[in-house]
Amino acid sequence: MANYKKILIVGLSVIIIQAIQGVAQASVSQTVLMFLDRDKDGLISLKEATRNITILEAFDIIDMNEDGFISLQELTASNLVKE
Ligand SMILES: [Ca+2]
Ligand SMILES: [Ca+2]
Repeated sequence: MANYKKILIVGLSVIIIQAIQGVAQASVSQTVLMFLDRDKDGLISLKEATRNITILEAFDIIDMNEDGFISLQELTASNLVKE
């Protein structure tokens, strides 16, 4: 019974750490988006992306639905933004 509790606590710790890392990753993407999103529509247009060469060069790859804008979801999914 004691061992079972230990495993449960270790398992929970891993989940919490993963959750924190997930939030950190999302917030970095959010910061980049906020920095580049000049007209505050929540999306990075090609024009707005010209302020960041990394985003600009990978624009077509990041823009997965090819609507000409990068959303927070696309930015996070691209894994281009590192901590
Ligand atoms: Ca924008
Ligand atoms: Ca898009």
